[in-house]
Amino acid sequence: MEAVIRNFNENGFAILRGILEQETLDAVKYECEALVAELALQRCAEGKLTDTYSDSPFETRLIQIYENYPDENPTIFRPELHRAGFFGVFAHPILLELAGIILGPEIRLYPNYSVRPKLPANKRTEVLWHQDAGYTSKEADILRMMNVWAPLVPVNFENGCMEFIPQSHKWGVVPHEKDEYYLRIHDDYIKPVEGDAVRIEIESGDAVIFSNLLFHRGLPNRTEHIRWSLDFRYQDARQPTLRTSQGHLLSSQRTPDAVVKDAKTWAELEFS
Ligand SMILES: O=C(O)CCC(=O)C(=O)O
Repeated sequence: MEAVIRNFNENGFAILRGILEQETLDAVKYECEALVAELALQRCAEGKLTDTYSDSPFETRLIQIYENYPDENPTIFRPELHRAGFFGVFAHPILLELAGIILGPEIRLYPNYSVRPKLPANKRTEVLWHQDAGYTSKEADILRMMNVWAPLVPVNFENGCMEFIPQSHKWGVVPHEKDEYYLRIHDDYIKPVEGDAVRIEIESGDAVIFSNLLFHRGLPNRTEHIRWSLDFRYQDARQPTLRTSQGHLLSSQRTPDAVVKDAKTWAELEFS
């Protein structure tokens, strides 16, 4: 724990090897597969698909069901994540313990928890250099957050792993510009440090925690399969979210009754 917290504070991130149990991962994957199966049925009902590709692997099925309409292929799932199988990862005891040390006793799941199917050779899934705080507002450097990123497949340079600039979380919120699909850090701030980038090549079951101020990006996927991953953030719940939505409380001494305590309750709630 101590080394993890030290890395998080000093470098802006820490890799947690093998932190997610097989059961937790299976539950998440089960829900992702169910989501894809529902989309396949929906596409058939809309007359956009004749074969649901029910025997296709997790790593390709989502591409196949949008084969004739690649622009309609979803690149992120958020409201869809209120399903029982996601609770185990969002409320993972070790992640919450770390969040407790870093953020204090009041912890919310910030309202942008996501599953990303990073599609092969698709600009819509190539996330450019940014700070999460760059997407919120200039005041976002006050937000006390612990970001979590966890892959559902092994990730590497080829299929689009994350890249981080160590220690960049110490530089405050820097200017971002709008590119085609994403914001990106202004060249004046990223070019001088881009050579320091480290690749986060990790396995399913691993996770990386990082600061919401860290410069990071998701590389393009140069393979034929989908790079499935989860990303979510814990925030000190005593602070405002600086968004219209409030997220969900996962730990609290002040209002323990308001904490989401189990998978069934999680599945009954909505994205907010
Ligand atoms: O998954 C990716 O490629 C990018 C994700 C990201 O930028 C984030 O979690 O903040």
